[in-house]
Amino acid sequence: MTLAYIALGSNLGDSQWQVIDAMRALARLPDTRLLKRSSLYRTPPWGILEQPPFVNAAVQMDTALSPHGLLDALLDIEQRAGRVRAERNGPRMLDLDLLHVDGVQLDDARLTLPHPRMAERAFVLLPLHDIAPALHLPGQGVVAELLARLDLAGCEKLP
Ligand code: A4P
Ligand code: MG
Repeated sequence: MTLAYIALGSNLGDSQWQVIDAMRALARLPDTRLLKRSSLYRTPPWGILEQPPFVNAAVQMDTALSPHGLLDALLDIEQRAGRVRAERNGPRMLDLDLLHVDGVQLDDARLTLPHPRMAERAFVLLPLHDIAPALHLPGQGVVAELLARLDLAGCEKLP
């Protein structure tokens, strides 16, 4: 079994429900246990600014799935949530990104690990910090240190 970290995001539909329902779907994956879940955060849109705020969260899982097997499972959960692939960084019902898999560094046509665009994103690091502050992301740094460099303006923890 291997530890894997996943980011969840939504800014269309009932985003809190989408994120919580996706956590349930992750917990039901075969050969997988959901170990930790972060709080939910409301975060200002990053990238394309003219879109609704996001709800973001992160989870830690223990899994026997391969990184590519896990990616397929994430894409399947996104699809079932009605995700329509449109513009990059644009609005979505549900976005699941594989952030890091313990001991794995890879970069192929389908998958880059650790996820390359984490270090500048408060909406990823803030929830990840809830569940893994001391996690070292190869090539990027330690979660708590990366988060300390970011502007958290507009990010709020949801009750
Ligand atoms: N892919 C490669 N590596 C990975 C990985 N580690 N995890 C490939 C997941 N996928 C990976 O993904 C495109 C392809 O990337 C996948 O098919 C997979 O083979 P996608 O989800 O369709 O692309 P995307 O998400 O539209 O693009 P991008 O640039 O990854 O967007 P992000 O990074 O997901 O950003 N603002 C706030 N506040 N909160 C957000 O959650 N999200 C986005 C989207 C923009 N602004 C946001 C938020
Ligand atoms: Mg994605």
